[in-house]
Amino acid sequence: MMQIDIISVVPDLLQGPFSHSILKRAHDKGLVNIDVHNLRDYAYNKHKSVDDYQYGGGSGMVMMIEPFAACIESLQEKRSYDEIIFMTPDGVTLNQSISNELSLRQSFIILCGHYKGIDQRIRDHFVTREISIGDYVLSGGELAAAVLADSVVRLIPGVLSDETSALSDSFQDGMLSAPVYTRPAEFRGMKVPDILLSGNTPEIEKWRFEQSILRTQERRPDLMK
Ligand code: 6GU
Repeated sequence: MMQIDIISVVPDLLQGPFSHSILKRAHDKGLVNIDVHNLRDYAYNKHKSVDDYQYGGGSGMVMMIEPFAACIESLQEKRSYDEIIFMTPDGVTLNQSISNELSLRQSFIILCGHYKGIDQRIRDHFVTREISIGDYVLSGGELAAAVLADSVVRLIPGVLSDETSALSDSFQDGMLSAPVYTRPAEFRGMKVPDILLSGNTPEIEKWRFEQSILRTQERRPDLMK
């Protein structure tokens, strides 16, 4: 079973995403366990601080090394981890191939930052990989951690059934998916393409492949090799 430990100062933000749908099913099937840890529980001084002013001056608080070190090391007493990932806008941009790679790991820790950033020594000493989810700024790493965990967990073998197979996902083969339709065959004059009602499986596959290429060329020419 895959073990994911997430360290955050706002653990409540991470309660929702993992208790529904596919992620919940993955947990119920015993394929993944996700534990969220409150960084403040590892604060060491009487004020329970997890952040402090930055050396050299400048606005914005920096997250301190001691609480992260204490939390990470207490987790490492129970097991060794394949990766310690720091969610940060200056990390490598997440893509499907990173998610595929991480879905083969046994265990990892995800660190969520806040404020101005975290003490560089945490990154130098503990972190094995830094990941961003795109070129925009979020208030903290939590939503990004949820995005990462979702994209990885759904790829664990056995999580998806046939009808939710990852094989036909957009991006899995470097292309966007073809459009999909369900009943009714006609709504306010808008018709489902005839080919999909034809029952001709090879022709349908061909149509989907063509649509997939057209969509990718039109919307994401950067993905076309
Ligand atoms: Cl991982 N963290 C934050 N705070 N903002 C982001 C991000 C991560 N990825 C994109 N924007």
